[in-house]
Amino acid sequence: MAHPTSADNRVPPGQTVTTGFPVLHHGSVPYYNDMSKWDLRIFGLVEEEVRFTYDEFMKLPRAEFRNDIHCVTTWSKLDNIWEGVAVETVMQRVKLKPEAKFVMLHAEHGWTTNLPIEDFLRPTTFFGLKHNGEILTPEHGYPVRMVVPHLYFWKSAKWLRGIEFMDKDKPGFWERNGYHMYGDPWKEQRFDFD
Ligand SMILES: Nc1nc2c(c(=O)[nH]1)N[C@H]1C(S)=C(S)[C@@H](COP(=O)(O)O)O[C@H]1N2
Ligand SMILES: [Mo]
Repeated sequence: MAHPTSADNRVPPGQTVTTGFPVLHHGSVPYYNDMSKWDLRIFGLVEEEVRFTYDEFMKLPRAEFRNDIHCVTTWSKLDNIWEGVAVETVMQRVKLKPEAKFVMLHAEHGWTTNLPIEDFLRPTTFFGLKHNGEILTPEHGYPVRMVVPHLYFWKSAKWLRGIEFMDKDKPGFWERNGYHMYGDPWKEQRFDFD
């Protein structure tokens, strides 16, 4: 019998469950040998820019998150357990300007992805540090990746380095290349061709 918590109701249309953890990205994996050069910058429509060093970010209080993730290439991975930092924890340090309505996530090598500020501020969105008990591998976004589980997984920027607040929506890397500006897996917002 179907039950509200059965996998059926957790897998969006057009998706297939995988037990693996595929690696997908554009460009090369960054390997760090000196974390003293790493930082996470918060800029754009903020009263004052905020910068976390690696040591500062690693000392932030962490929480456990459980979720399902849905990649636009049609795999879904259920029951992920993460350790990470809540968006709220980071935002305690940030004073937003009232015009801030959208967010651009900036990753290594200039890779970007955009989302509305409400989606960034959702309590289910977080900065991921560990997946299923293990520190993120370089391929999966070490040291910090965004995790935005309610949108297709391309919004979950690996190798996060910057958070930019904007007044208007702007396309990130894949969004400029035809992916949907929002990317709701339950509405199959995969591509946005004119
Ligand atoms: N920095 C960066 N983050 C990225 C990408 C990328 O190319 N660069 N690809 C996105 C895409 S398309 C997907 S499906 C997921 C894949 O994450 P995974 O390799 O951990 O499964 O990362 C997302 N985050
Ligand atoms: Mo993807």
